[in-house]
Amino acid sequence: MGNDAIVLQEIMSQPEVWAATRQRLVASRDPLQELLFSQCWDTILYAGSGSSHYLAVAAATLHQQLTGQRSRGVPSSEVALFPKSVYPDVLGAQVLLVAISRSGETSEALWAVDRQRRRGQAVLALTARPGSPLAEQADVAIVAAEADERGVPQTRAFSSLYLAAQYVSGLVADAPDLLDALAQLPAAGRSVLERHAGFLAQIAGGDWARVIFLGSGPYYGLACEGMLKLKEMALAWSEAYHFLEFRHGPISLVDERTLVVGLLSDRALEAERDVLAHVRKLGGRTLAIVERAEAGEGETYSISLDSALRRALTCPLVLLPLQLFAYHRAVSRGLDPDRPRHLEQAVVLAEAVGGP
Ligand code: F1P
Repeated sequence: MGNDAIVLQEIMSQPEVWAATRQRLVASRDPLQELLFSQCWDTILYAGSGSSHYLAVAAATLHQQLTGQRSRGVPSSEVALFPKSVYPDVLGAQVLLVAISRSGETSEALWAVDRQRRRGQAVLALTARPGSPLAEQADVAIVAAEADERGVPQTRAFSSLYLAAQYVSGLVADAPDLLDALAQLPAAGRSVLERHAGFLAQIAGGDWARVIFLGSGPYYGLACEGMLKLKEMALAWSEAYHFLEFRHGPISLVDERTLVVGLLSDRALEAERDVLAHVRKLGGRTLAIVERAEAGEGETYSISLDSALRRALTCPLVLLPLQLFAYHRAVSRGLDPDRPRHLEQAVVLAEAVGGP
């Protein structure tokens, strides 16, 4: 445990791993581009399970935002078991499945690929594991091998596969400036880790009864991932909502032992800050993740990214404080974040359980 925890090492290694992942993406540019422009896609369907599901949600939102192309992020199990609720009911609709799985062996991910194959349509895999079934079965696989993990909770695999999704969206959007700017993420990540790791350890040790994560646009999927990290590592009850949804019921939960973590956007900054002000007025505490320190003034706590990158690029940076918070929360509760209860690295089910 402590400084030797595998998950902490993996969290701290992210800047270097992002640099290596970016090199791999640049090297895969031609086959990727060929697949992405091989059809006039009706829908880009991002799918995964657990962390990879939340990554799919964030990536699909970013994809649609950057490209205008219809995109959805869904659990792999829904693709496999409820295809009618996922695929468009339009004759000849071309759907590209972007199947995401760190291990590349999660049952539902492979079931989703199987479902897609039965439609005779293409699969792009985002995985961290070379030689995995998912990598082998896809038409094109981005294998971020340096991002693979020994830890059970996903940290650097999530952020690195998100970087891969950013690259995919940047290619479709034909945005060379965005693709080039991905090279700045490692330095920006190092700066976030150096400046905020100690402070996050302090906040995470607070007397919190509940921690709630709020985010909109691509930050919603990240808010969900912050919630999942806290459950897995710290066995702590947590929730996630789209920012303004919080007023519509969940606000009843707020008391002085409630911490609301707000992933603030630029686009809706004032509306989102207003939600956090409401929380403080009711006696709750707020932790704002902001680009510039000024945007966090008035919050109980704030963490600034200071990346000077456009918002579409900052998602991997936003994950860093969420992961560190969960890690330190686990340590402060005397738990071993490397051994989440009841959880393995991948969920591999017997075929009889319900595959398509
Ligand atoms: C998906 C996943 C992880 C979770 C746990 C079980 O894995 O749900 O998100 O932390 O390890 O598996 P994968 O499909 O991305 O390998």
